Amino acid sequence: MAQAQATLSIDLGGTKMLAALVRGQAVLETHKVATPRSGDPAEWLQALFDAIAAWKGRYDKVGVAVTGIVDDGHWSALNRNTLDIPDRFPLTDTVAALSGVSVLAANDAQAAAWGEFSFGAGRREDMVFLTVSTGIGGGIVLNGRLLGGLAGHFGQFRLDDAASHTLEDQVSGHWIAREANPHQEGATAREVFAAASAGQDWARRIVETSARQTALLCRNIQLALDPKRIVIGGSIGLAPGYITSIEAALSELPLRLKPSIHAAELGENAGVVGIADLAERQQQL
Ligand code: BMX
Repeated sequence: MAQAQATLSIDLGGTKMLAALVRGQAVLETHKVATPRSGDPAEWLQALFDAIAAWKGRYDKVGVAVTGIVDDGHWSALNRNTLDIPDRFPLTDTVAALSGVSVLAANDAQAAAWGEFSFGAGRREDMVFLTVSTGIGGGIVLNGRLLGGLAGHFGQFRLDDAASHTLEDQVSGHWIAREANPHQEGATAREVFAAASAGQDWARRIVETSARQTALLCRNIQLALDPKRIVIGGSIGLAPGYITSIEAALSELPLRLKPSIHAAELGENAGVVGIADLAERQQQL
């Protein structure tokens, strides 16, 4: 008997684009490139499909998970610092034309939340997923249902300052790199974590400030939704010491108020696995 077709999954984030062939939770092939900083999504997607041309014929549907919001197949940024894309880019139509098969599109963190809920640290319990990376994304799964639309966009919470900054602009990878600049010019978030591990005080302070803010967010999420689990992912969220710092910041809380924090288990595949499963179920968000 011929093998079942796989799903082509594309996870297009602020930092990287990951394409994968996925069957169930198994990731059969991957292709990863840095997200371009120039051009537009039509060009990025064309280049990506050129690079994976050899996969043609092995998939019969596509799932696309993107940083930003997807409404009726149109993709827009909420925070252009995370990724600057034109308003209402026709994502579903563009990918359908490139692939020749049906397409389901959703937000990247919501897709990853579904992946972790179904196959990872969510254990199919009520959960909130938080990815701390270029921005802060989130997804909410309650009573077995993934909430779509704006739900979970915790990184977009506004702060009460003159510029009405977003929470993610004070916590995520961009912020960490910016804070590090006076201490180590041009340092990336990854280098800040390395400096913190090596005992540099300035770096430790930056990581702890970010983790404390994320801890406060988790605490507020617990009060809003009372999930069984909060699963933390993303390159910052999973960097050495970050979850430990979140837990330290929550340690004094009374038990009933304390979130149950877990590291994401699917790593960078959470989005591609999640969107493949959603595409399989034809689950419109
Ligand atoms: C931002 C927002 C979210 C996204 C999150 C994480 C944009 C372009 N993105 O909050 O939709 O889920 O960043 O994105 O407005 P990542 O690229 O850091 O994974």
